[in-house]
Amino acid sequence: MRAAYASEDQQSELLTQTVTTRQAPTDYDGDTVTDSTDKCPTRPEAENGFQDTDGCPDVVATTGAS
Ligand SMILES: [Ca+2]
Ligand SMILES: [Ca+2]
Repeated sequence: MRAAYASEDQQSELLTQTVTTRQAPTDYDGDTVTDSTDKCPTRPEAENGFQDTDGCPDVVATTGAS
């Protein structure tokens, strides 16, 4: 039953490879912008309708002028 043992080894390798691959898209600050595209990976995005996808908290200037 050498074939069975070989199959188990292959399954273990596949499991390891899968885990490694699934860890790729990490999001350190949890703002849903992954670290690979997050310009500020340690600071969460401030969702305020202004550059919400760059990963950096933004302050929208509110001048009050009309
Ligand atoms: Ca992030
Ligand atoms: Ca932003």
